[in-house]
Amino acid sequence: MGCYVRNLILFYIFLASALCTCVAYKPVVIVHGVLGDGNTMKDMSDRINELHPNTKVYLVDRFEGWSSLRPMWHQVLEVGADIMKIMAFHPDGIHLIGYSQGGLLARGVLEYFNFHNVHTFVSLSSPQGGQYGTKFLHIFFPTLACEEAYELFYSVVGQHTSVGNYWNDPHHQDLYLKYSVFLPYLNNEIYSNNSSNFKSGITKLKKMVLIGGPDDEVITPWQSSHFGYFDANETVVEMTDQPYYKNDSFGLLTLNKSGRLQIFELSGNTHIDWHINQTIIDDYIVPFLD
Ligand SMILES: *[C@@H]1O[C@H](CO)[C@@H](O)[C@H](O)[C@H]1NC(C)=O
Ligand SMILES: *[C@@H]1O[C@H](CO)[C@@H](O)[C@H](O)[C@H]1NC(C)=O
Ligand SMILES: *[C@@H]1O[C@H](CO)[C@@H](O)[C@H](O)[C@H]1NC(C)=O
Ligand SMILES: *[C@@H]1O[C@H](CO)[C@@H](O)[C@H](O)[C@H]1NC(C)=O
Ligand SMILES: *[C@@H]1O[C@H](CO)[C@@H](O)[C@H](O)[C@H]1NC(C)=O
Ligand SMILES: CC(=O)N[C@H]1CO[C@H](CO)[C@@H](O)[C@@H]1O
Repeated sequence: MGCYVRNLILFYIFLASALCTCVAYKPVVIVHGVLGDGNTMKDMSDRINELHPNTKVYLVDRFEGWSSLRPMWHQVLEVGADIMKIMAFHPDGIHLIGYSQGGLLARGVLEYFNFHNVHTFVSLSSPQGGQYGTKFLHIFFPTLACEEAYELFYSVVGQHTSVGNYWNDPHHQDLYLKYSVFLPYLNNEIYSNNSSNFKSGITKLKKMVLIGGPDDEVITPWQSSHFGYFDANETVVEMTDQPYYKNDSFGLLTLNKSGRLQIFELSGNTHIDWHINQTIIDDYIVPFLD
C-alpha cells in the first residue's frame, strides 16, 4: 500500500512537471525601431512577462540610435546571426516581434535565415510595403523634399542607408527596381537565386500578425504596415490587389489561405504609441505568443 501511494505521488510529480513544460511560453525576440534601442522595448517586455510569467524575452541591442540607419542587409545579417544563436538554445521555437523599421528588418531575417524556427511573427506598424512620406523623411533628412528624395536614394550611395533600401517612390518605380538592393528582393519583385528560399522563410511561419492604423502619421501610406501601397496616382492599392500578393511571390497568399495571416487595423495610435499602448500589447500581441 505504502509503495502504491509513493508511486502515485511520483506519478503526480511527473505529471506536474510534464504539464509545466507544456504551458511554458516560447521565448520572444523583440527588434526595436529606427533610432530606437533595446531599452525602448522594455515596457513591452515587462508586460509580456506580467501576462505570460517566466517568458524569456530578448531585446535586440544592435544598431541602436543613428546606427539604425546602416544598410538593411548588413543589419539583417548581424541581427539574424544573434537570433540564430538564440534559436539554438530554444529548439522548440521562438516568437519574433519587430516594431517600425524593426519589423522589416525582422522580415529580412525570416527570409534570409529561412531555416529559422519562428512560430509567430508580429509586425508592429512596419513599412512592409515601403515608405514614401515627408514626415518620416524629415526625421532623418530635414531639408530633403519627398518628391526629390529618389535622386539621393536611388543611387549606389543612397543605398548605403536603411531608409534608401525601402524608399518606394511610386513615381519612379523603374529606378526603384534598378537601384534598390533590398525591398524588391525581399518581395521577390526581382527574381533572384534566393527567391524560393526567401519565400520558404515566410510560408513556414505558424502565424503572421500585421498591426497598423490610419493615425500613424509616420508610416506613409499607413497601409504599408499591411502590405498595401501607393500606385502611380498615390492611390492606395490594398494588399490583396498587389501583384506580389496575387502571385504569392513571397508567401503572403499561402499564409492567408491557410488562416495564418492576421491583420489588425487600429485607430487612435500615432507611430510612437504602438509599442507602449497596453491595449495593443494585451489584446493584439500577447494572445499570439503561446
Ligand atoms: C509576381 O509579381 C511581381 C510583381 O510584384 C513580379 O515582379 C514577379 O515577377 C511575379 N512573379 C511571378 C513568379 O510571377
Ligand atoms: C544563380 O544560380 C545559377 C545556377 O546555380 C548560377 O549559374 C548563377 O551564377 C547564380 N547567380 C548569382 C547572381 O549568384
Ligand atoms: C491614374 O489616373 C489617371 C487619370 O485619372 C488614369 O488614367 C490612370 O489609369 C491612373 N493610373 C493608375 C495607375 O491608376
Ligand atoms: C485574405 O485576407 C483578406 C483581407 O485580410 C481577406 O479579405 C481575404 O478573404 C483573405 N483570403 C484570401 C484567400 O485572400
Ligand atoms: C490604445 O490602442 C487602442 C486600440 O487601437 C485605442 O483604442 C486607444 O485609444 C489607445 N490608447 C492610447 C492611450 O493611445
Ligand atoms: C540578398 C541575398 O541573399 N543575396 C544572395 C543571393 O544569392 C547569391 C548567390 O546565389 C548571393 O551571392 C547573394 O549574396
